[in-house]
Amino acid sequence: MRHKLLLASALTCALSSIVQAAPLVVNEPWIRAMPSNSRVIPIFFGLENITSSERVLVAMYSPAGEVEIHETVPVDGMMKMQPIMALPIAAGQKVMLKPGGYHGMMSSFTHGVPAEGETVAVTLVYANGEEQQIHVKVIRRAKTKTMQMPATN
Ligand SMILES: [Cu+2]
Repeated sequence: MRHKLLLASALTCALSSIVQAAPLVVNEPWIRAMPSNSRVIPIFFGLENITSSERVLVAMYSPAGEVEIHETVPVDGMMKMQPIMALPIAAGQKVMLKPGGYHGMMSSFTHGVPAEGETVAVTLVYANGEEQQIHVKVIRRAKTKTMQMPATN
């Protein structure tokens, strides 16, 4: 019985040390301020892997709504975005989630579309079980021509 308890606590320690490992460096997170009737809003940030092993971003979640990881790809001459299940960041590398490229896409808002000036908590989930919470401010910025926001998603 005593052995089982020791084993259980050792396992718990191992699991919690994985989840609490060093997070990646998040640069300039921002959400584009969008009209209050928007179906989706984009989330942008740079993700720098300063660890010595690859990290794979596999999900994002937020109390403010559902979040998918999207990529932007050319389809018949138009830039379209689509969900991806994994975004790898090699050791020492930086991946930009930016207009016209990768981004987080929030929908199904819990309390409506986040307004300009609000800060939204978003948790990044990695394939190894690590999670990292970031705080993303909603700001107004000029649109870029490469990013097409669809009316529905
Ligand atoms: Cu998108």
